[in-house]
Amino acid sequence: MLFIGENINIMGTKIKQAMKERNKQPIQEIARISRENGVDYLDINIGPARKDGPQLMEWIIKTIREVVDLPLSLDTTNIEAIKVGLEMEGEKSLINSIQATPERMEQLLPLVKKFNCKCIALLIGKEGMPRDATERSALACEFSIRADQLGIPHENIYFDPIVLPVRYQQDQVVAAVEFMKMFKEMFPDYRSTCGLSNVSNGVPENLRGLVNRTYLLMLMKYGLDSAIIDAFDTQLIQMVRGEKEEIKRTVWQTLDENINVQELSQQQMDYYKTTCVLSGKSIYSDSWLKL
Ligand code: THG
Repeated sequence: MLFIGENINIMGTKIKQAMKERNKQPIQEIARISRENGVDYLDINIGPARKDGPQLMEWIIKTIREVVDLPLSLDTTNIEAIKVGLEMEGEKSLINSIQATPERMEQLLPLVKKFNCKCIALLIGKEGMPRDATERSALACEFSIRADQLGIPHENIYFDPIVLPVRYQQDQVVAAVEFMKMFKEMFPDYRSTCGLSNVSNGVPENLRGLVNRTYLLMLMKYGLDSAIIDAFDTQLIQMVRGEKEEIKRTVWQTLDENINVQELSQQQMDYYKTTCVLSGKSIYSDSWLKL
């Protein structure tokens, strides 16, 4: 499992401020901690960056390169900013992301070819969000056909089924899992990833980690290759790297409907209930653990 740390992100107030003032320290600190905690890539999310995208991208990459040598995931819709990142970082970069619309594919896939880098294919089409797993598959087909025409190696493409918040769109959370179940068979030599923390947006703060970890274990059962994660969630990283095998077993057995709840510890019970919510067997409510 390849981890992409999400924490250098313009949505966080401290980081937004640091980007605006060109203050290196908070960004370098996050970069260092993310590496220590074991992520493989750093996601550099500068948002749409309409005004000064290229300058901001150049400054952030230089800032990070003073302290850390992890490869970077260039997370912006500003194509000029992406180009700056590609010129500086070359083939080790990951473009995050390319929407499956004709316009975005036309603009960005040639760059993937030219720089021989990786990219995330975001399964949003010209009609907007896919409604279910089938629409996700159709978009993935369109994307792969276009990428094949340019001769882009399959293993350089990470499909992102789009993870939405369980609190507001529980059926979409189920649909992303349904897509993952089909994915390995339909697209065997391509890769997959997702923005994991989206799933717990709006969930009570103290339960976000539990929701994120449960959802990751569920998607892993169906072959998820990588995830954009909170690099400060060391429990999550350790769990995937082989600790707490009994939790993974609980989640997977729940999905297989082959579980004996009488034998579960309190912690396993929490993961069991959360798996039921994230797989659509129970309806979400903020107090799902108490039911
Ligand atoms: N797919 C792809 N790229 C993505 C996403 C995706 N990039 C952005 C996002 N989604 C993934 N990154 C984040 C980063 C932060 C949070 C969620 C997803 C988050 N942050 C906390 C919050 O908003 O409450 C804390 C913010 C802070 O203060 O630092 O939830 O889906 N390809």
